[in-house]
Amino acid sequence: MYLDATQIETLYSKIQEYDRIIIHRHVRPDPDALGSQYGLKYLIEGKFPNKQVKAAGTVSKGLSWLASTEEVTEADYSGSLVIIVDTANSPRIDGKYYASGAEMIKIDHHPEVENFGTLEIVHTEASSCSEIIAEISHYLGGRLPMNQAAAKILYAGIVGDTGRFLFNSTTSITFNAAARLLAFDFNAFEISDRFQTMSAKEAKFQGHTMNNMTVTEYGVASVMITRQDLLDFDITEEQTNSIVGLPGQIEGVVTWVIFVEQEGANESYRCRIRSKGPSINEIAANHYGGGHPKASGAKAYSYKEVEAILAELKEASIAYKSN
Ligand SMILES: [Mn+2]
Repeated sequence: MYLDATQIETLYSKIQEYDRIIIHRHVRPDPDALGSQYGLKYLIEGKFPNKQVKAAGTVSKGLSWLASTEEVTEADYSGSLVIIVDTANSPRIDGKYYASGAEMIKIDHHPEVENFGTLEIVHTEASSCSEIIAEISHYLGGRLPMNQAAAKILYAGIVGDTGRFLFNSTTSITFNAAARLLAFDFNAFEISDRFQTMSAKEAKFQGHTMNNMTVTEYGVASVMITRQDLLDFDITEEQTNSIVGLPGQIEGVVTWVIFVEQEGANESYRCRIRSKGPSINEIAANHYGGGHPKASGAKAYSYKEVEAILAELKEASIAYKSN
């Protein structure tokens, strides 16, 4: 167990102390962000039915099978405990009033980028923030017992952040946590199946991505997705999620980046950077981004910057391959 008992006792006493708790997570939520956010909410609600527990931020349509957006007003924050999950830095927090609470706690598995909160429960060895929440419930036992609603969404979060238990971050702790969650009554197959099911247009878009990908001899793969591509394939930017892992399946590729041209501004690109070898989060940090050592996001504000990111990935890949 990576949890620090003293920290978890502090967390528990804070949960006990506050009548209203507002849980935040990062913008553009993924299943783990929602899993850890709503999982913690359902756990607290299960044990403390008289407390008001709210989930802040907007839930996108694509994830409406997991959760729906709740109304949280500025007034809710007065005298509230704010818990921020799965988010390393404050610009990435979804919901604007997160700083208006009485106290703030951070629970995360991303490498530390920014310190916030009087208590920071950060474990980078955890596969997912949902895994940490499941571990917290397991540690606290009857004081914050697992329940069906929490188990289902936490399981979805773990499945999401581990790529259905395939990623390197999957450990025996992950499987133990998942096994305990599976003891509850929900359809795990249905959750896993969602992560591999795609629409016919997404399948065609995957084909387009593979066709237009550049793979260098240094093991750097890249592809540029233009606004026109999104229009042609009738794909939302969020649906580009389904292609992010593709380059990593190609033999010899160690780092890769998907550039997604942004609407409006000239030469503005979202950069989704991944790696099977060297850490790439510092490269992302050089370009208005950050994240995990092997999965980060960044921005490029010119084509020159696109080329700079590719050059940095080339350097990292060469260094990695020569080791
Ligand atoms: Mn996560």
